[in-house]
Amino acid sequence: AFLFSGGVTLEEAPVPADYSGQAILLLGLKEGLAPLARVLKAVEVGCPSSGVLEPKGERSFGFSRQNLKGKVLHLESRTSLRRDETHDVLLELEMTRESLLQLLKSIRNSQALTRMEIVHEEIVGFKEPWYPRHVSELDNCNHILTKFEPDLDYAHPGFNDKEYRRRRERIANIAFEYKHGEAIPRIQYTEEEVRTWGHVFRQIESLLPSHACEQYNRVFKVLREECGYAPDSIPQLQDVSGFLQRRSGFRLRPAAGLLTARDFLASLAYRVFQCTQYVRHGSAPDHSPEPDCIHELLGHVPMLADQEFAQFSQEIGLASLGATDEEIEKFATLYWFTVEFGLCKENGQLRAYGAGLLSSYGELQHALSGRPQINDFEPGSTAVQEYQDQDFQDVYFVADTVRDALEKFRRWVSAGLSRRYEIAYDPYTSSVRVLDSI
Ligand code: NLE
Ligand code: FE
Repeated sequence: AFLFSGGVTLEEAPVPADYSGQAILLLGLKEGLAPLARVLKAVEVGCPSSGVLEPKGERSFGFSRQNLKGKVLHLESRTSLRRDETHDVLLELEMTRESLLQLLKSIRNSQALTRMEIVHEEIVGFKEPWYPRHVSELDNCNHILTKFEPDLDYAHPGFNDKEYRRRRERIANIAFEYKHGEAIPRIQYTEEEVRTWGHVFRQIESLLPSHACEQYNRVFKVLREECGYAPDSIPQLQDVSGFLQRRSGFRLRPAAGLLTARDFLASLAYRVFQCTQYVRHGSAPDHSPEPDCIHELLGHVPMLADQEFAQFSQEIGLASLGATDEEIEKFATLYWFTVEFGLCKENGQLRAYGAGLLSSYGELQHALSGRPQINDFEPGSTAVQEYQDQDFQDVYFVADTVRDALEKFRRWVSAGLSRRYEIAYDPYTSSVRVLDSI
């Protein structure tokens, strides 16, 4: 990283000869975030999974997914206090000197900026990561990833659908305004949304006896009988949250979209599941790369009602509190291949317990078709398996049972966590206590 402290005008911001490959830029934008997104795209800078935008700010930010000439390590924005600017942006980049020069030039030429500062790493230095100590502090854990946004992602099926984008925006705002303890506002779903839900519901239901694990099937029946699960209406998160709380102590809170792994995992520590409330675009019902309420309701909810699965989910969350970025990445990968795409065995046959499978008619069949590679679940190797989140997975991991996954996870965590203290969850107060190691 390199230093140029103090405000510089756009023309003068230099890149020193001994540039180390990483830079932190502080930018003042005058027309929202979109022009910066366009510049990053034009210079072929990828933003894999760490772009973070402040929830109250403008969220429309898109990136090319391929990580071509560099990548955004971190991105944060907030509303600017200066009259001539809309946003302050902190951008942490990893790229060659040459690409950085090209990027700076494009930023200058875009005229979307009023000022640019380049800061030294130490100014934004590493502190022990903050994490919530009480369930109400999850109100601070709503950082959205800049991914799959219908506003700027050309490949999103809702990109050309203005009405859909407006709908998404309105529903997202419910989540941004939500505070712990409030009832989750009810949504009056449109006929088209209910049609999409009904389509997925019927398809998935037809596969359940042969594809879903026993715990899922057991709860699904109860949801149908007691919680309004039916093809002709979308269950409300508030009602489902009440159901879950009675079954396993899990509760739901609305989320505006894909959250950062750190925030998402932290909520699991408190048996809180962050749920999107919008419905996928009606043109692509059988597989959606992004979560939507169909995925939450059909994929996640039945499993979260299971005691053992709830315990497993919570323990991933507890392990993530205060973890380093590298550890968070591993926990997120582990979560991906278990909670989202996990398989287990029943009477010698493969069954799905992962939510990403149980909400996708296309992928549920694919996973058990015998075509993809199936590996044994071992936390050490599973946590470092590479994956993409655009399309069906090429590889899945199979655990003997959920119980077995939990036990293996426990052993792996207690052997390898860098955290120097224990964290204990107190269910009476919904808070965590830090137990100093001796
Ligand atoms: N692919 C899933 C679905 O279509 O419901 C969503 C996965 C979200 C991680
Ligand atoms: Fe999910």
